[in-house]
Amino acid sequence: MVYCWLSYVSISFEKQLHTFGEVKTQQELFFSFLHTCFWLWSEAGYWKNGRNIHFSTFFIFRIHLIPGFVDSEQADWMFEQLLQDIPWGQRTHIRQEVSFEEPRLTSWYGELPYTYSRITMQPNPNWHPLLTMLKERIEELTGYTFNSLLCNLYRNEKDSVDWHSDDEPSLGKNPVIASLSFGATRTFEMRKKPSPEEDGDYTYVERLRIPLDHGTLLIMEGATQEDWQHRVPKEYHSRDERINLTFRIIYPEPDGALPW
Ligand SMILES: O=C(O)CCC(=O)C(=O)O
Ligand SMILES: [Mn+2]
Repeated sequence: MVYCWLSYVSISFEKQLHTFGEVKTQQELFFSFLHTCFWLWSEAGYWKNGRNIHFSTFFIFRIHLIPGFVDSEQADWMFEQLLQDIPWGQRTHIRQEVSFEEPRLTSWYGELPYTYSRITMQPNPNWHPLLTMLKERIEELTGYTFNSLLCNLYRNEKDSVDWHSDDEPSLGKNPVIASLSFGATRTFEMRKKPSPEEDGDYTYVERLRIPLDHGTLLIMEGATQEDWQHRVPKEYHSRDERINLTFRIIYPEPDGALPW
């Protein structure tokens, strides 16, 4: 984790050194120095509070990692209950006229439908009492009120979710997503979207790899979805089942109008 952050900072620091390289006059040097101080202050957004880890780029990109949000004894029975009680379903995507099954099972809770990758999950207001309890515990911690939940079941190492951002219009601007994991540990990877000059090339972008284990809560907020993509890749070695609950705030979209 610290390594990811250090590499993130060192890549950004190199960018700052380029700024110094272009400086010509003393005045420019002074402003460049101020700019670098400001940058260092804003980038120094990694802090550890007990077991919890926070990354932040000055109100731009913010993620919080809370390992042990659910202690392992409770997480054990919750995992078994969710595995059994959630109505898991297999959804099919169509890309370039070819249909393929999502490499995981999913389920949706909320008063409103949710559309992503051209799949619409129908409203399902029948929250399981355990999901309501978890939602309330997360709301107490974060101060946000979530109205929907996308559940993912990764059956084994072959299940995955590909690179994406949770940036559908129905999630509003700067969506807050609280992601709670149970079962096998899987790696949550993040990559920064390239700048326009990089022309869609992800080769040199900043990256983070975060292991999400049993009972860990990850909160994404700010411009995380606008500036970064994430995925849970397939694994080469065998993995047991994993459940991931992503609590979201969905807004209605009357006549296709944006909710903000
Ligand atoms: O399983 C995870 O940790 C991530 C799931 C995810 O990105 C999503 O449902 O949008
Ligand atoms: Mn996602």
